[in-house]
Amino acid sequence: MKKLRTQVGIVGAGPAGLMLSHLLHLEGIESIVIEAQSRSHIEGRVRAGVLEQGTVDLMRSTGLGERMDRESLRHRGVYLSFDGNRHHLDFRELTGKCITVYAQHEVIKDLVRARLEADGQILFDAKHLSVANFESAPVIRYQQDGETYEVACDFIGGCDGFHGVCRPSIPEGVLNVFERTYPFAWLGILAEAAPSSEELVYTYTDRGFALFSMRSPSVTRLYLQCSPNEDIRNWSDDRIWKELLQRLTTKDGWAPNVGPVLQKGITDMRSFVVEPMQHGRLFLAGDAAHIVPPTGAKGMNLAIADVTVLSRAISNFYRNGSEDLLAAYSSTCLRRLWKVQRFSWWMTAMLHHWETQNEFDHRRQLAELDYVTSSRAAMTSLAENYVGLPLE
Ligand code: RFL
Ligand code: PHB
Repeated sequence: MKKLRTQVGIVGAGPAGLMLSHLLHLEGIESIVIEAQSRSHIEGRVRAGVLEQGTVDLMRSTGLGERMDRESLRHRGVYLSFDGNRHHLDFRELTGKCITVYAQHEVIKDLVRARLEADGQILFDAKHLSVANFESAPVIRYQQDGETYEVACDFIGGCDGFHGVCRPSIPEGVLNVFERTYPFAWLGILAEAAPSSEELVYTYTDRGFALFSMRSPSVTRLYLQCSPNEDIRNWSDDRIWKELLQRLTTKDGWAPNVGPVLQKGITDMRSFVVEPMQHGRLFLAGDAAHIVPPTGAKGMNLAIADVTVLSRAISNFYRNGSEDLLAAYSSTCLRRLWKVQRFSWWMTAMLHHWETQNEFDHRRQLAELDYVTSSRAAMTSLAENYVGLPLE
């Protein structure tokens, strides 16, 4: 077995793991990131697209802003659409902050490049990974090219997503799980079509939710609510476009531009939290610790928020020998996280068609949408959550 040593061993090269490694490097702390997939796989994985102002500010202040500033789309708000009418919420005017559309895999590319240019270590294609001894002297073991490796470290960053191995390695009885699943999923497509709206459109209809988003001046991203056990093979491109046009077209004739479908897939919706987010010297961050339904566009931003808190705590440990911030890591993250969970659940509940709903629920949802697009107080509440709550 080959032995390696680092200060912080990080499992997973998603936004959480890579940003943690980047932030630690800026504090002079060494880390190794160990990833199951290849570099091309993680750099091509289509996922999130909306960055909160705080995520954008962090990218800029840590030297990752250049390409983002050149290629991203700045949005001052979003539209909520119901009863065939679009209503604009101007986040800039309501909160002074904006959101930025920049694909998650572009953030990943920027982070991978920054780490490799600084001689950071990202080990790709690592198989059969396990973590151990995190109550005393943590180690990460994995195999690469038929060879077994063991990385000894002071701390483990469990950044391996919802299906990773870090969370399940924590002994039974330590974690409390809070969970809710939803009786619907999202069918998402990327289409080669110029976005026909300059900002996102969240749409409630009695046929179900639909979302108009984008990736670039020539690529549109669209989602429609479907059943959770839907088989993507039953959805031809024609059927998808027909359903999207039916849900998204407004009375004034606005509709998405139609174009070739570049990619399609179905995503489950869930809310999930474990408490605490740490055990011994293993710290969970991002999707490894929590999942939000995508309706609030929060998943990647939460991952970045967690590792901002974690990197400060680890850096405080090495600088001052203090474990105070490490001990507070979980409670610091969870306080903000639960508010983000609430917001994501609320947006989801307000905008989706529930199987069990009756005419009362339909009218109540319309009233809520009417309220949220006409009361300045309600709009401001949505806006301040959407652009991102402050980090403590
Ligand atoms: P990730 O990105 O899942 O990264 C985890 C990494 O760990 C690796 N891994 C392992 N490596 C080694 N050994 C093992 N045993 C391993 N097991 C797993 C994986 O290969 C992977 O590289 O987690 P992270 O870093 O916590 O980041 C979370 C975000 O990716 C996620 O929350 C967002 O994508 C969620 N999300 C959105 N978030 C937003 O902030 N804004 C959005 O607009 C938004 N839209 C979305 C979304 C997620 C979606 N899907 C597909 C789930 C839209 C969709 C459709
Ligand atoms: C996306 O562009 O992929 C996107 C935007 C907003 C969401 C979810 C996904 O709420």
